[in-house]
Amino acid sequence: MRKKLSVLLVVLFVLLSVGVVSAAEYTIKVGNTQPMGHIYNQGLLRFKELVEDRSNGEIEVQIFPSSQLGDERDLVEGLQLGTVQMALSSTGPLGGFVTEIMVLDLPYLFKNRAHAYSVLDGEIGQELSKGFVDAGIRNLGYWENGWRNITNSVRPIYEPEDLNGIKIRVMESKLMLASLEAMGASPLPMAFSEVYTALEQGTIDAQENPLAVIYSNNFAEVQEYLSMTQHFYNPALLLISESFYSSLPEDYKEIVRKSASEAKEYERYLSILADERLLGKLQEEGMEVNSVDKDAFVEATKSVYDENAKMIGEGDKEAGLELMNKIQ
Ligand code: EAX
Repeated sequence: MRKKLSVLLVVLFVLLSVGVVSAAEYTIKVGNTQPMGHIYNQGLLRFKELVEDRSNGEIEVQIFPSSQLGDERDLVEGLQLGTVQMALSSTGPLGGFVTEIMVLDLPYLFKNRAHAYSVLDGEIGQELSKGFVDAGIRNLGYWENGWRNITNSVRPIYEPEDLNGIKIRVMESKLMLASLEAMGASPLPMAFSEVYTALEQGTIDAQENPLAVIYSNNFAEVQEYLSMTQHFYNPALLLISESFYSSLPEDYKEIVRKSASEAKEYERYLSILADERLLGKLQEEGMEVNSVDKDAFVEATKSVYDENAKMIGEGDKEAGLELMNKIQ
């Protein structure tokens, strides 16, 4: 009898230590598409630390990087089904769930980071977040993916004309697709986990992403030119499944919200650092970096605003235009 008991205890100990069963009362699986070294996961590690500390281990946070739980669209569907508790996703695929959020995918929408933060952390950001609850999701805050720049393996891009004939992967966002089309490129929507291979095999010539993504996914191995278009400021939303969130007691909800907000500040700081430090690193890795004629890109993509106002206003073009104006 004693022997059986000790065997059971050993088995339980092993299961606990490999995380098959958890001592915690609540387990949060949080997924994203980026590798562990990327700013998303550095920010999520801070979130994990804060939540586990403040809940005395009663809430456990498990981080799943590199699309291990699926790409962003799969993750958001997982939140709705309740199979995934949290996800960090850029706005790209979110317009498929909440139409209005697509307004954040407009090219050259924000003047600078301070402008973006004041809109996202203010009234407009809150209004946009409300739309998610009906979709079974809650937005815990706007983290940062960053300013997106074009890389390709054909030629340096100085002005929109240089994009003619270039096959570029875009996120699954109607507005992003329309924007790259307006620039003169041939855009192709694709999930993130397929991008490296598609570049390597030459199915596509180009992709666009912030420096932190380009660097931590080793895109310099398969891309020669980096052109600093900064055409989208791309926020990332820290999302939680609404059914999971509402199952938490009030004090745990508060811990999750507060920790998310503090980790956001840290992640944004890491994103600023990344932009400062990674350009040189990417050059060291052999990328040829160039600046672009930004005015020409702004001009080329102006039509995207008017053409998509009706969609963003959910059938009401004036409402769509008003929202765009308010942000700008
Ligand atoms: O949210 O798919 C992308 O290009 C994104 O930048 C990435 O998934 C980060």
